[in-house]
Amino acid sequence: MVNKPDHYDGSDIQVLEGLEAVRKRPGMYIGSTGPRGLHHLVYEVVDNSVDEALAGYCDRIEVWIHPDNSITVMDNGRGIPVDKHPKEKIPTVEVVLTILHAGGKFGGEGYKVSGGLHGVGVSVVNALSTRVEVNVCRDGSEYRIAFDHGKTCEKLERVGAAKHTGTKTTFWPDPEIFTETTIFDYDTLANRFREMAFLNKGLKIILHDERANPGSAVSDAAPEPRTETFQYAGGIIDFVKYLNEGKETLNKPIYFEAENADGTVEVAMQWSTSYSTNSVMAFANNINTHEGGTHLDGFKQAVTRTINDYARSKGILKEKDSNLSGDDTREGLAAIISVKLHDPQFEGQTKTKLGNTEIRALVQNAVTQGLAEYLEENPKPAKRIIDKATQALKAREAARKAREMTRRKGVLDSFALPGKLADCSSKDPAESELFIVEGDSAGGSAKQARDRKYQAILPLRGKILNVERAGLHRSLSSDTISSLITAIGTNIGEDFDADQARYQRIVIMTDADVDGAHIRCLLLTFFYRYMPELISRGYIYIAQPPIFGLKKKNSRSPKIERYIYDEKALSATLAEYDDPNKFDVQRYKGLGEMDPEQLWETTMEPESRTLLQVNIDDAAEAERVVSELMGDQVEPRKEFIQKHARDVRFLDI
Ligand code: 0RA
Repeated sequence: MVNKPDHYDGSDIQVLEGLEAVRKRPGMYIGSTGPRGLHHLVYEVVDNSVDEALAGYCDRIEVWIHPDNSITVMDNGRGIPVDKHPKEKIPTVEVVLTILHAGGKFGGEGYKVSGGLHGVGVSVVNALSTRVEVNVCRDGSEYRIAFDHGKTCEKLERVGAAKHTGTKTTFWPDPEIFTETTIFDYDTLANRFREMAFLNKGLKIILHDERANPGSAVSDAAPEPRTETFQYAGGIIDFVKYLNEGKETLNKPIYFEAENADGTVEVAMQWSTSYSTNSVMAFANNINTHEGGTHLDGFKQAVTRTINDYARSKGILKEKDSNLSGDDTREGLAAIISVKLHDPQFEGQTKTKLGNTEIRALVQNAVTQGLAEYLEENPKPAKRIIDKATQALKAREAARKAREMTRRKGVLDSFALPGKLADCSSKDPAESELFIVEGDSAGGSAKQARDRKYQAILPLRGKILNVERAGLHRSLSSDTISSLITAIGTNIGEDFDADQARYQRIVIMTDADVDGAHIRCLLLTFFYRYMPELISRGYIYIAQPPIFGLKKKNSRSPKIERYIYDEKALSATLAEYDDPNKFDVQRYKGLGEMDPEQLWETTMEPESRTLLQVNIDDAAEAERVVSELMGDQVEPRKEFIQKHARDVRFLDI
């Protein structure tokens, strides 16, 4: 017998049709059924609790990743109402979980502002889960209701007394929907919750991972059950400090806020000696507006103008001098712009561009006033900031000259490909791959191993220049960097054109040791700084060479029975065999130790290899890790590399 509610009227039919639609086309509601969509389920539930926090009723959210791939989210808000819904005639909590779009936006006035990227509501989570359980504490009682594939299977009942109020939701994602994976990634959730805690000053978010072994394919840092608490009394001021960790800063974070009928804006900003111009992040209702929008435009205009006005009024910029460009004023700037508005309009390809025109003036005025006042009152940091921008202007002019010089000499010209490059014969970028290989000996193996029709090899000799510290001008005069740029074909800086990429797969292939990790970091920094669009287009990959090979003992044949890619897998594999002593374990210290056939079948052959695709979904984390590792300070870099020799934290498969 199917569990059917006894009250079966028009609204139930609507419920079933609604949730059926979600199951039929999940992508429409959560973007995808891959890992991103899976994690979106968690955000959807947590967003409801954050809404409760924004409304001022909740200051603590706790999240558990359970060993069976279920998630629990608990808050100390008012609790979802359990009384009979006037229109639907069932408990309100049941309405919230079963009717599409009901979300947190019903019930009286609703919330002033509301987060949630798609704002689809927790009923979508219900539709895409095999089971959902909700416990509500309010009015001195605890209630419980449960759902099976979106349908109510255990009606609301009172289960006991309760001293406090709040909502607890546990859901089990449906593996029939999330066919790729139902395993949650700790770092992905942790990064998101950290961001939410920064954006909502004082809000406490606690993340528990109860899994003994999440089995991350990326990291071999032994994962243990763990708990992390995100709470920032300084809000977005702490956010910019976090972005600037490990950097030499020029001023204390500047903070201002403003409000009008359209919404509120908060801004925190701090310059460092870094050359980065992509640490300005804009949020609307807690959503990272990766594609920018009106709030970011208003911010940029205000910063450029205010700095130029100040520099002129103090005579630092003379009448004959040209204005500092926007990029000049933002070099080394870390900033958070967080707006909260009643009716956010999200546009753009990924719906992460804010369209509300009215918010531009609010941000612009707040920043102009706040920054001008700061500069007037703090002449010393003001001078450092202006000097930095002036240097950026000079460097940009020098770099342009250097580029023109090299172009004249034909160095960055695609007709003069670097001599070390063993190019592929195909000229179709969509099917061409470039392997960037550490050292000449690995380069030699790779050249023999490759499929020369589609695969090109560029061996790099020794260490590549640290572009974070060197800056654009010096980087360009480095041999390694210029051969990289020429081989890829896109040029950089103002002349960058992603459509000119000669390969749509660019694979970093380094040894599985500390040096290899270092070179990989340097290359990633290079791409992040100068060709970020190649990352966002998904062109950048990391090869995964094995570190062990198992060979039959006493066998004359050199045949490797099995390749192993990390330490943990080695002991697991050996434990699999009844008599592990029958095998010799061979350790590959570098790619050069593998013969070309081995390198081909383990690392380069499209059919059998694993590639990690690099993404900058979490730009804050990427930027921070890169600068912490690559910036002026040596200690954090050493520590990080020692700890995570094979760990690539901001990467996804
Ligand atoms: C609408 C009204 C009220 C609470 C909520 C929604 C609410 C929803 C969620 C979802 C997760 N946690 C939540 N906490 C609260 C309360 C109305 C009232 O008590 O007057």
